[in-house]
Order: sequence, then structure tokens, then C-alpha cells
Amino acid sequence: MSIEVERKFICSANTLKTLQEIGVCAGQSKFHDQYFDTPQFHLTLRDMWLRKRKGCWELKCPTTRVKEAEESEMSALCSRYKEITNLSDIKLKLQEVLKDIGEHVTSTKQSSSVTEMDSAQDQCWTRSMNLVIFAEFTTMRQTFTLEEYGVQVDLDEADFGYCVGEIEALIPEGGDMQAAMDKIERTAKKLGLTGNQRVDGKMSVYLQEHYPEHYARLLSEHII
Ligand code: V4E
Repeated sequence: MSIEVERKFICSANTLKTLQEIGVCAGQSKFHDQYFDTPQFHLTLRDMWLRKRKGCWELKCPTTRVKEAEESEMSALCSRYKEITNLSDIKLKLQEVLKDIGEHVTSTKQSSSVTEMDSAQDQCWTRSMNLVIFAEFTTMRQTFTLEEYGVQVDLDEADFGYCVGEIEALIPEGGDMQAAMDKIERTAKKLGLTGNQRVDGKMSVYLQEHYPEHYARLLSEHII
């Protein structure tokens, strides 16, 4: 399991120019994300984000914050999530969370073959946990690798018109969070990112449009 540390930014023409100078364009991709939750939003209200992208499942969970030193200005601009990508681990984690809140979970047969990706099987286990798609959108992404800085930069354009960049560092669980944030800060400085305001992600903008009440609740509970 790895921890994704990232800082979002709005990409100006100057930032793009610097990015093209210091980074290597690793290519463009297009993907469709489907996000799942219970109809009562039990997962996202716990800051847990379950999605299917290109046939693969991923669950992003909050990390436990350990050191006060992390609570710097830079720290406030970065998000960090544990990423679970193994489907069996995802199901176990979801069962644990949904059982805790009394949500009915019917047991489903575990499988580890390619058929896990089969949509009929997906429907079977998601239904058994009362999970439904609450958001879906397509993203066009341009990726840059900045080897010297030890980070990756993605420039995203969602099909609902929102553009956002992110500087991302991946560390193993228990890895050096401060070092990851230092890499991100160094990159941000080089790209001329001076603002100290958190920038909305694609999901924030999507929720504001489609689920304003849920968005307001996530905001008031400092989840988003
Ligand atoms: C963690 C999270 C969500 C899941 C998607 O996260 P995000 O990194 O924004 O999407 P994307 O497409 O860039 O994923 P990647 O390709 O990097 O894996 S949706 C909402 N959240 C919470 C969240 C938060 N609290 N703060 C910020 C700045 N972003 C997201």
C-alpha cells in the first residue's frame, strides 16, 4: 500500500511554460471515473473515496496524522491518502467500515482472477454493500515527470469543464511524509505557485454542482 501526497494548483500559461522546460511529458491519457458510495454517503462522510477507473478499483482512505510539524502552511495545502488497489483488501476495508455503521453487508464469494473485473461480479459485490455510483466523469490528463524533483505533475481537464493541476509524490506506508512535502514545495516554488489557498479538486467542483447539500456537509466537517 502507498500514500499519495499531492498539492493541487491552477495552471497558468507561465506555470505550463516552466513545466515544459523542467519536466518530461510522459504522455496524455483519457479515463472515465465512477465513484461509489452508499445512498447515505457513509464512505465520503468518512473521507473514503471508492472509484473504478479503467477497470481497476481504488479506495483512498485518510491517513493518520502523526506529527505536529506536519501542520505547517505547506501541509495544509497538501492532501495525503492511503491508496488501496487490491480488490480483496478494498472489500475487507469496506466491510469493516460499513459493519461499524450498521450497514447491511451480504457476504460475496471472493475471487482473485481477472473475472474480478467483470461488471456482473462488480454489480454483485457493490450491491451487497449497498454501494451505488454517485459521480462519474471523464478526464483528459497530461502527465509530466520531474525526475530532479522526484514528483509527477498531472494537468487534468474534466468533461464538465474544470481544469486543475496536481503535484504528486508517492511514498510507502510509514514513509517520510515530510520529505514528500518538501519535494512538492520545492516543485511548487519552481513552478511559481505562490498562493496559499487550497485549490478545489475535480470532485469538489462536481459535488458543488450535483450534490450541493452533501458538499456543504463535507465542507463543514472539513473533509473536502
Ligand atoms: C481523495 C479525494 C477524492 C478521490 C480522487 O482524488 P483526486 O486526487 O482529487 O482525483 P484524481 O483524479 O486526481 O486522482 P488520481 O489520478 O491523482 O489518483 S475525491 C475527493 N477527495 C478528497 C480531497 C480532499 N479532501 N482534498 C483535496 C485537495 N483533494 C481531494
